[in-house]
Amino acid sequence: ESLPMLLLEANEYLQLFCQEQSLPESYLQERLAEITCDYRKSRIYWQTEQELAYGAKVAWRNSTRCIGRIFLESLRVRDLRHLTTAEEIFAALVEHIQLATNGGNIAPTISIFAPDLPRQPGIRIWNPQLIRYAGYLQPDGAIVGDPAQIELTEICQRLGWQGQGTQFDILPLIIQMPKQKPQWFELPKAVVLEVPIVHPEHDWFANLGLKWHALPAVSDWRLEIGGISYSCAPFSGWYMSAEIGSRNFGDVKRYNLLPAIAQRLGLNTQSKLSLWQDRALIELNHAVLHSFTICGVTIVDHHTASTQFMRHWQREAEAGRIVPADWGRIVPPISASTLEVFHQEMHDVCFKPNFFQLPQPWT
Ligand code: NRG
Repeated sequence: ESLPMLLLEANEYLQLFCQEQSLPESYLQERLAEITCDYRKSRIYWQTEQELAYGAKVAWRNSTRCIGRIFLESLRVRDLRHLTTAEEIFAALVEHIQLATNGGNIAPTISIFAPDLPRQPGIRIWNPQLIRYAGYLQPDGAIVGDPAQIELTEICQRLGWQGQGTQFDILPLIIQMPKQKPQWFELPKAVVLEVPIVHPEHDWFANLGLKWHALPAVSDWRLEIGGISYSCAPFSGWYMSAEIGSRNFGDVKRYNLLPAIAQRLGLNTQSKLSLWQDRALIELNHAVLHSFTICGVTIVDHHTASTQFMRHWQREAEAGRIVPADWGRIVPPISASTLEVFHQEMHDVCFKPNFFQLPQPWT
């Protein structure tokens, strides 16, 4: 007789959990009996705090895009499954930002809210990250702020939010409880640590008026452990400099700052042969690393991140595991061939527990 999918997934995870945590066979059998019983009554089961916390770490271990996985033992798991209202969840998210930011000494953290019930949508945070800058498309076609957030910004405005209209307005959080309307909440300014971007040699850099937030906190991925889905399980670590310096500031479809910087560096932007884009990128990345460091905010450069990833690869091999990895996402977007990860062949396979991308909640 074939087992329902959820019980198959539960079995598989419980086996991994018991094996890796050196729990006795009797524990496994007891839990499987309990889970089967719960399943018969409610088509779902409730995980223990240990199963949840370990599952979150293994989901990180299996995250094929993440170069920082060597730190997974340090993950702080917040079990917030008991919270039932958008207001309570908002308060817990504010606390997540504070605890994870930790005054600049960033602590990898995940907050896990109530699991999705069978045949029901789960709790959703509409923002892709807890901290994001608004993007405004102006009537003349010009864009102020982060072009990647134009659509979400318009949604916030339709819900009644009004931004200041600067390049760096922090978006409110939109939280949607199952089968309810989304609600928006303004983040208290004081909890969002930001770093003004300056350059160690070029004084004019500060005049660009750039800054970025200290905490990358991804809030639009679903955590799946043992067949249970957590649609609301935002997680945060620290930035690798190229995420900000290369992508957020450098991408043509983001802040698109390379022309302005190249010009101030006195480079010939008319000729591709001057490598003005490459040279501007390097100075921008240098500025990001310098600025975070002088502000005492944790950040990692791509060289160190690559070395750490290869050490993790080694350790996993010693434990008899492969490191599932998406080469195109692991290899940083600058100076790739100087990094060991560039020369490493990788296998992009999906193990569970894991994080899975969720569909846009408003479409
Ligand atoms: N590139 C995005 C952030 C993605 C996640 N990055 C992390 N995650 N470092 C950006 O905002 O630039 N993390 O959990 O530390």
